[in-house]
Amino acid sequence: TGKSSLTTKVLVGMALGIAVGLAINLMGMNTPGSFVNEYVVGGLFNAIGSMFINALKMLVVPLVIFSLICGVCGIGDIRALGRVGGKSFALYMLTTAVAIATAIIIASTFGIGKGMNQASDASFSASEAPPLVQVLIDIIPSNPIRSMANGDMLPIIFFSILLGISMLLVGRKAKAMIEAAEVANEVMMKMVTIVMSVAPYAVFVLIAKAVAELGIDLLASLAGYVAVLVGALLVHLFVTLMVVLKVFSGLSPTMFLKKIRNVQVFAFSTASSNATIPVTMRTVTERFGVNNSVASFSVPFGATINMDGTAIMQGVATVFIANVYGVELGVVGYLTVILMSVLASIGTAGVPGVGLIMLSMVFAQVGLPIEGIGLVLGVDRLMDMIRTAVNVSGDAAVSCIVAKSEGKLDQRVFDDPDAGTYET
Ligand code: DAS
Repeated sequence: TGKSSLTTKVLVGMALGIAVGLAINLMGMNTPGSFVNEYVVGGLFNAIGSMFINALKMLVVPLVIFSLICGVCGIGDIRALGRVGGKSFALYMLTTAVAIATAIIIASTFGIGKGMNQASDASFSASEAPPLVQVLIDIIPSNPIRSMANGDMLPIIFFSILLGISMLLVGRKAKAMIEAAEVANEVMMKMVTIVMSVAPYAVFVLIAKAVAELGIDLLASLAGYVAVLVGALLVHLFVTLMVVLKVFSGLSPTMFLKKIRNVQVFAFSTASSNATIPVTMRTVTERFGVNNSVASFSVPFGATINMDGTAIMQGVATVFIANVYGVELGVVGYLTVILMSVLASIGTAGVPGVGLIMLSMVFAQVGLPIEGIGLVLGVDRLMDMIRTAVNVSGDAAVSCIVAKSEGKLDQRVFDDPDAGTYET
């Protein structure tokens, strides 16, 4: 097998998934109660896809804990740790704010939703997102085991960093524990490799299922919203993020885009930044040459607080719904939307569909009708897949920038198109 064969196979899996899904969809075979619906899409595809997502999620918590402990012990200096944290946070917030501003500008320019009929039988009931103070309080886990059991990233990150720092401070006596963490980290990486070996098949079923279930007629009726949203996402990915990468780090955007594809496909198939953490982490360290001392922190942190794609959805959806309902938001309204989206992204995890919860927070704040969200609900799964791919690209780009600025990026690895593969 060739060097990048796994990536190629995953891409082939994706292409076949789209083709098979489309065929099922267009031939109308996925009707409720039909054989295909019961046993293929809802049966086989669903089972295999869910098993794979479970396997990825299974890796996330131990992987993050061990690699963070190693990361902290690897940096060895608490001030450097603070710098990595500060820079990552600032860049994550900056890119998210720029993302949503771009989205609002593009959506307003096209005036999407103007003159559209607001009559919709879809309904949407908002679920609560936690207030910011609670988010801050919850960063410190009262019970770290419970946080691990729930997969709550921020408290897990907090606990692991503190554990790593304590191990450093204890010094010589903790040597065995540090070494054990290093071995455990390597073992977890091997587990990632094993799980990844079935990735091409899993990606195939996940995508075939998503495409087979896609409401193509809905897509057509929301063409304006979808086109502007996808356009804004592409602008952010190919222009904004790449300019930020080039300006802040001098790294090659072409190389970045080429090697990030694998991560994007995973984010696209799972619609979850969190489930993609194992893939993002390995790509960032092994293919981009980011030292684990940076990546172990910036990747899980980004998966939780950095959601550029989601923010873009908020911006486009806000303009769209405001136009449909004929509400004038004005400059203050839009600035509120930007602020709310950025803050909301901190407190919400990177799991499927969380963007809609954030959207309801934003709408409540600026006084847009929450039930308006029902209008975009039908296409949200597909949009979720695309925006999650943008979210993880942002996580990886910021990780590279921070690593580069800290002298923790191996330029040779970054420049080598074949560096790092998932081959066992
Ligand atoms: N799917 C998300 C993510 O994991 C967030 C969202 O719903 O937009 O990044």
